[in-house]
Amino acid sequence: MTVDSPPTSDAPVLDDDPFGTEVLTDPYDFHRRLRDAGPVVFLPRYGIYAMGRFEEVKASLQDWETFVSSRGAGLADFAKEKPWRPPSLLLEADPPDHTVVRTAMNGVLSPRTMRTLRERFAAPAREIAERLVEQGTFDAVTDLAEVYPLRVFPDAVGLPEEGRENLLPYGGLAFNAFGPDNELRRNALATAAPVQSWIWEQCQREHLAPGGFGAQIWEAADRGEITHEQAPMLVRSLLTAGLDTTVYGIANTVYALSRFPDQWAQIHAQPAKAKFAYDEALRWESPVQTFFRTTSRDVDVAETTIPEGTKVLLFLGSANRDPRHWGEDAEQLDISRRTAGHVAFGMGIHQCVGQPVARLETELVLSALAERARTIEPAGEPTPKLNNTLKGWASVPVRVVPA
Ligand code: QZP
Repeated sequence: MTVDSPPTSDAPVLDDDPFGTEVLTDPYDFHRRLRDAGPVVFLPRYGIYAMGRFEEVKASLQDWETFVSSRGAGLADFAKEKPWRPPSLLLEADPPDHTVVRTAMNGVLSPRTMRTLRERFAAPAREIAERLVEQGTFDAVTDLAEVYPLRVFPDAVGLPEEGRENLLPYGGLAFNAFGPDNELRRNALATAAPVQSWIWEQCQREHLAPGGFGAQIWEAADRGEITHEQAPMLVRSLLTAGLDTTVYGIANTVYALSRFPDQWAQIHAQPAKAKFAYDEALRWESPVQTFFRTTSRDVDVAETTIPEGTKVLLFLGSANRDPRHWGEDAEQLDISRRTAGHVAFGMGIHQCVGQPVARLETELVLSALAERARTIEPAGEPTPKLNNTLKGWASVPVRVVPA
């Protein structure tokens, strides 16, 4: 069907700022209003469209030809503004360019690689869990979620010891940079230069230990799968997307389970259920709440024509709680739920390539904790951590009772 573009005001309009303190702290009321307003909503504050329902979010993620990534996965349109750093070859690219580098990355982060890492990742998980359960009261963010990934991931990449304190700040910076020019983004960029130059330096071959993900990316270049110019950029992708995401994922999972004691009881009884708990927790409180696509043509979505060259904000965290898809109990954490199809890792050709690493880490650390702790409960108020993209906590005090 071909129709004239209706004026943008024909789409439902919401005046909220999805990157304001209120929504970033507690997005769920806004998500409800966004979904109820319609399948596509106009946000005049930024002149963008937004989708919060599962069906349209999923369909847009799958339609990479219409909802392109090469103009940026943040608010900035790379066709009109200079990106804050050279665009990612993976995230901020479309086929056919994307396909080549993605195929090489799939090879590096393969299930086979994960099997070789399992034992190396398991020992620190057990160690940390044992110590924390002995301790009784701990912070699920600063004592666990920020500790475990930093113990295993930088070694798996093959990074030198020195300067690792730059990793979390760089992730925080990159995820804030997807947002609008607000205080979070400006503050992050103001102190970025030394962190950025350290990161770029570590992407060079001479800094990456043999056998690690980094060295394997360079070997893919030696084999001609990618060019030697592309290799450091793909290492940069690992360093951008590989750490904060898992920190938030682990913290949000423990946070979720500490609020649903009957669900913890299930993984304590059967620690092998930790992997189901992870998917359900990612659905319930998605670390990556939003990102953008840009329309490559005028496109009709449920009665609304979105013009070519428009930024579209996809609410993964909202799609993952949409009662139209998940049912009326969408806001309950239920680890026996069929979570397949949640969009916390995205969907389609860009779906998280590091997913096997994230799953390995979380499964190991959560099952180690679940074995040793009979119960887990809040031990104080959690403190939100605000970020333009990531939903999570600066602190989540919990108390555990040993098995
Ligand atoms: C960030 C990169 C949720 C995504 C936006 C996470 C992400 C993925 C890739 C990169 C950065 O390639 O730099």
